[in-house]
Amino acid sequence: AEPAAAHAVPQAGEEGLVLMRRVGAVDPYSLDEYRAHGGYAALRRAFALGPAGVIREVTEAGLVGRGGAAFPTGRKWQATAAQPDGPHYVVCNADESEPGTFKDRVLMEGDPYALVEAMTIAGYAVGAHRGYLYLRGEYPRALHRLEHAIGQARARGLLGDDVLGQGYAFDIEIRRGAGAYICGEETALFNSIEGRRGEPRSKPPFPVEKGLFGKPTAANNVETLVNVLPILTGGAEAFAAAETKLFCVSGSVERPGVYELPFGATLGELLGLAGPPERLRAILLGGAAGGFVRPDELDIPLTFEGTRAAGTTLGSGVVLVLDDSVELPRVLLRIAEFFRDESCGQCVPCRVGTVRQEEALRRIAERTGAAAADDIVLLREVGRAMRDASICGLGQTAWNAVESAIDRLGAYA
Ligand code: L3W
Ligand code: SF4
Repeated sequence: AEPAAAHAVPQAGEEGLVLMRRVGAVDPYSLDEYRAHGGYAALRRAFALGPAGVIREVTEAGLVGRGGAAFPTGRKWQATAAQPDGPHYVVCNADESEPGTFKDRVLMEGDPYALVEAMTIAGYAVGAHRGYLYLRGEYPRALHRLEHAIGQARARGLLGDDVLGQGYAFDIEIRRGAGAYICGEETALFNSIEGRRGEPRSKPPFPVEKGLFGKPTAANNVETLVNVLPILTGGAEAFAAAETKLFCVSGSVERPGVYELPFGATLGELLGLAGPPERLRAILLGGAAGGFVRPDELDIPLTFEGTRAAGTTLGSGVVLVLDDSVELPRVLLRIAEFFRDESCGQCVPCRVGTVRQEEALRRIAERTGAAAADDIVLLREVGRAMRDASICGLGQTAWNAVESAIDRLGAYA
């Protein structure tokens, strides 16, 4: 078997890892090794607790979504389970496409059975018999390993008509994305699975009520789902006391990769592990939709609240490190190009705004980084319109990084 992507996991094999404890330590093609390392204990506990008990445990653990929006998972599952008219669905959002995000890839490649088990538990909790795993199309290795894991689980009675002999039927179908960032937005993702254009729907109604095929759907990110395993095996209280988060560290560091740290660790501690550059210019937290922090802000706690208080977001765990050789105007132009390219074009503020934003940033970059006052006024106006009037998160956040670079880093000054 191919080895797990250990180069992307500098901590591989270290004590204290929770989500990545099997990554690099087990053969991702071996169900026996997965079971020998604690696999399927969580599903057994789930059957012992019953669906309501699982939801209670996940709620008490305080788990929130790891895709960036931090919505409480227990509430999402409860609301899905409470809908009277099925069929109910679970969807795993594995369309990991936020620039600088690669944590779900490491989990899926290194520990694919964990996601299969976690989706089964989610299905059981919300009363679904079918799960869809929507996988980023550019992840062929993850696809291969997940397909293999699903096949083995079926062959061994861990998926199918009678999971673990408990009379519960559940199966998983993989759907591959075709390269569009917007299909990671949950309702665009549903449209994509249904064979429609990958365009976001208006919310509400939320997916818990009308999701995939218009039916009650619990849609969760890969990392969110994998957290359910330690919640069930160790209990909600122990989980909450030692909760961890995955961070994707890239850019000017000595050891880029995915790191797992307890909530509350600081940005400085994370950079210490990754090997910071000598002349640090800035750190982009939260990805293209996030914001920059300065070298004098390394004591920011890496929590949802801590990053929000610092004017940015934890997002999906992006920590993009820039040293002072980087041309900031070029970085910002690249981000703007990305949003213009990935806008689905459905609503005017985003379709037009992302073009205007890119044009202004290109003018500035071509003037070797100096901005005319007019450009900044225009950027702010366009940015406000996109934030206030776009249908989905793409348009609403397309100006975040540029705004924070202007206001916090003094870009273009
Ligand atoms: C029931 C309600 N459900 C909200 C559900 C909603 C969704 C979740 C969050 O993502 C993030 C952003 C960026 N009853 C509900 C409810 N929900 N109210 O909770 O919802 P929402 O609308 O706050 O956010 P969202 O649109 O799902 C926005 C991040 O996404 N982002 C990119 C992320 C990229 C990755 C990746 O590549 N892996 O994660 C871009 O904006 O951080 O915070 O399920 O249905 N009353
Ligand atoms: Fe499409 Fe942008 Fe509107 Fe989202 S905000 S629906 S990506 S046009």
